[in-house]
Amino acid sequence: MLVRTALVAVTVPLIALLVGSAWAETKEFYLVTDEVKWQGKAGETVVDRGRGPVPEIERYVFIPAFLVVRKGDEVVLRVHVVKGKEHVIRISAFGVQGVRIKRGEQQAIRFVADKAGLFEILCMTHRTPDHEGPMVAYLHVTER
Ligand SMILES: [Cu+2]
Repeated sequence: MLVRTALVAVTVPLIALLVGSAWAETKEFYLVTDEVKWQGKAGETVVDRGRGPVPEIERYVFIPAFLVVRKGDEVVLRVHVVKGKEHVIRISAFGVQGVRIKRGEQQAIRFVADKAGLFEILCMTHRTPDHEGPMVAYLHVTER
């Protein structure tokens, strides 16, 4: 009986591990950077986040800006900088601490989405309205 219990104790987690890894996939996304701009007519203003009334607003954005993967997936973000001199990308939740990409370049950012939740993909160059930000995309990692 003890041997049988020990066998089950070893085998069940091993099968779960194998099945779990078999479900994991590589999810690849092609992102570009873009710039959104609004400029008012003479005397026209609009209220900006934290800046008050301004005659124009510029924002850097990721396209697409909302990504969905499953927990355990390997994620590959192929980021192509089309607009903006350079961007420095951080995804704190998955240890991506500052990938610098200059205009015209494409880089691949790879990591394993090993926890579920909603996470930010941030550009550290464009963090606030004063710096044409926040430039942010969202990664939704679902449970399996
Ligand atoms: Cu940026």
